[in-house]
Amino acid sequence: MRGKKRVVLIFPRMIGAKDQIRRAQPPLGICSIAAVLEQRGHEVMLVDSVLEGYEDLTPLENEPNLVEYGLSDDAVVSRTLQFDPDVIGISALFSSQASAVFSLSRALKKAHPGVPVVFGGIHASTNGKSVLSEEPSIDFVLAGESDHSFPDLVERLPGDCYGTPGLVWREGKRVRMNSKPPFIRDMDALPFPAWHLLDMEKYFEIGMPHNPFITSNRVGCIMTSRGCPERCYFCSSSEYFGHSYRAMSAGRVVGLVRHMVDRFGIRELQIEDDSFTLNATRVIEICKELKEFKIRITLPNAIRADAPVDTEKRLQDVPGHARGRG
Ligand code: B12
Ligand code: SF4
Repeated sequence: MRGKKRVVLIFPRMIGAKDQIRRAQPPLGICSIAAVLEQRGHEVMLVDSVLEGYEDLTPLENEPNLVEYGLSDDAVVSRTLQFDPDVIGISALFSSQASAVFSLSRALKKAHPGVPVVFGGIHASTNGKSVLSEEPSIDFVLAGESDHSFPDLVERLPGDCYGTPGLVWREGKRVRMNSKPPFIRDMDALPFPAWHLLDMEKYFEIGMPHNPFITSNRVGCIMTSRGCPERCYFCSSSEYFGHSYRAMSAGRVVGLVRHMVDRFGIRELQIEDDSFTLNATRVIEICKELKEFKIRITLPNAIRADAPVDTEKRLQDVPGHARGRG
């Protein structure tokens, strides 16, 4: 390693319907990467533009029913100038965030001309080559699960970083691309996401997590597994995280929830997995253990309609369990 680096990771503005719910919850992608960077001794700043500029609405040209919400590019730049980063990472969960990423990246490049700008997340991973052809202010795309590969890249920069798995870069007029890093198998070995780098109280004040039908604003959102063996034709998630299912042990999930209760005082848990109920034994174990916390649990996303019947029955035993759309 070439010494401690200063890294800023940014979740950009989102697009939402003008008069409908605008959601805001901690972006798990940058929180997960930040935790590994911190573990490896780097200094990290997280900027969730959606959280910090929640009331900052911009109408979209030719789209009267849509708004963009989140910090303006200038507001993000004034945050990054104070921090003076060695590397800038921008995340995008949704393809609809691409234009916000491009405009932010141009503003960041102008303010920090010598600092590498790296774009990651689902959209960048599936469109790496076109992103680099389209937007000159983005230096690199890093495709795939980047919990380890992004810290590797940070440690290699500004030197020879071209061996980094998942890297997409320009070489003259060509765009070159390494194969993605292997899927992370041992989910228990990942540190807890770095929620402490975000203003969690502000998320609670806004109170608009994934499932907005909440009984307490103090909601924690977690992902206890990655990957899904199914192949629903409309789903980009299983394409991205793969078809092999990788789950935290029940003990690790309970430890994660304990951490969220103790550190952030959460009263409700929302589980974001693609397929939380795939392993019924694990789910039952988790549910038994979670009873101790007396928190409400919702699954805004995490159950297939044909989840095992027994699992559904046991979930009903968890105090306050409620199921969102599956
Ligand atoms: C939580 C979630 C939401 C939340 C997001 C809030 C938030 N701030 O996080 C909310 C409720 C807002 C939401 C809404 C929607 N969602 Co959604 N959502 C998810 C879900 C279930 C989990 C995302 C997550 O936390 N993943 C866990 C983290 C760890 O993964 P990650 O972010 O990908 O990060 C990893 C890598 O991508 C990479 N990475 C990430 N960032 C960066 C940055 C850098 C610099 C680098 C190098 C790497 C990197 O490394 C990370 C660690 O491995 C995903 C499904 C999924 N499995 O991801 C769908 C998903 C993202 N949603 C999807 C969709 C379609 C929607 C909606 C359109 C649904 C709807 N019809 O309303 C809306 C759109 C909202 C909008 N206004 O634009 C699709 C996106 C498809 C696409 N390509 O655009 C997904 C993939 C689901 C699917 N089955 O296809 N969603
Ligand atoms: S079950 Fe859910 S995560 Fe799995 S392929 Fe179908 S939609 Fe995607």
